[in-house]
Amino acid sequence: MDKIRVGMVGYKFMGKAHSNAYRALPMFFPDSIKPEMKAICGRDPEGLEKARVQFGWESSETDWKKLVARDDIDLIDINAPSDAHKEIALAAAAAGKHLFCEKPLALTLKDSREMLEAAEKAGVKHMVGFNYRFAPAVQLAKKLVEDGRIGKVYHFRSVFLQDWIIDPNFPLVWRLQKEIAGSGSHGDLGAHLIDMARFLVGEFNEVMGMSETFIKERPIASAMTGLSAKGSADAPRGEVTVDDATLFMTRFENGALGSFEATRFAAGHRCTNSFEINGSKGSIKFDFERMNELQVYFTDDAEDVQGFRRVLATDPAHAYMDAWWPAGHTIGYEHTFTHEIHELMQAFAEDRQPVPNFVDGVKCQEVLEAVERSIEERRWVSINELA
Ligand code: SOE
Repeated sequence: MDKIRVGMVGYKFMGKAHSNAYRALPMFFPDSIKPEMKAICGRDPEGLEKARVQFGWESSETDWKKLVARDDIDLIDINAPSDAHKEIALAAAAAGKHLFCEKPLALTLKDSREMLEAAEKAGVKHMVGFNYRFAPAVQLAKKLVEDGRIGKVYHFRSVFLQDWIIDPNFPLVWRLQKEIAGSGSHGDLGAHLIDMARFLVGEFNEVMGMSETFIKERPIASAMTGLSAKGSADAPRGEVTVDDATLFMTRFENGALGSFEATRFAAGHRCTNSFEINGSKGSIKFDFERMNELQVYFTDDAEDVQGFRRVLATDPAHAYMDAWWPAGHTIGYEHTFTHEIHELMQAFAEDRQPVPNFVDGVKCQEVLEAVERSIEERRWVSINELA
């Protein structure tokens, strides 16, 4: 197998990120299976055609059902708003297509389980888009934890802070509507933190959370508007049905303690996706806004040089970096997607499931839902309760 023919649903923010990754992969990873950009799909013909030409897709479809039915497509990439994920994934799996779906996998745990079941029944490959795992500095953090360099993990402390809806006149975009997005900061940002924690520390045992919707009504907007939408103070208002901020604590199965804060109300923070891990032999700190760096501290450093050191994760010794530029030449957000697609193509080459896949999507959804139950019932919720 030397190529995978891709059909992609969605052409906005994630559509652009995925398209860029499909294009970059053969240039920087020439030994990888080549994703062929067969068809892009969206509802608005004009916007779609513009994206098709700009992103470099061969053809387009305005109906995803037609896309899924095409016999010149092997993989369906779903980056439409979250409420569309399940229906498209089930139809695509039934048509024998492999699946790549953005996070959060579905609106509910039940839906995500159905998606996993459908993919398994169809015997297709399935991947979920937790792209931050693929930053080389995060891969280094994983290696340090796995190699025991920071010893037994005691703490995982994480925040995902943004501020794009802090203006009360920012419109009611789809990400602020429960029936389309599933949840607010929790599913959009908290999902990344949960995945990162599972990747680096392990499975969750129990959770306890709190959340708030600070601005309860906003100017009504077109459902498709994105992060840079503009609202007007005199437009009619509609109800915000998701959380603006969600915080929770966890106890991991291995005994470590975790804290999580996802908010779109942290003024000055555009995309602070950050974590710290403290172990018996050291600590690790990462902040996506400085994504090429990992701060590490080892207790066995000589006494006179103890302290956090900054490792620039851009050497050939770091995951994926030998494919890019000479040591020290940094990379960015878009590269996380290229690495993600690389993993997906490797899974085809090695005939295995890619990681993270729908199992990880479901596990993340379990935690999201356990936190929601905890908030509703004002108590600790064990992940087992959702089994
Ligand atoms: C918007 O909050 C957003 O683009 C998320 O949807 C992404 O998943 C995250 O990576 C960055 O912020």
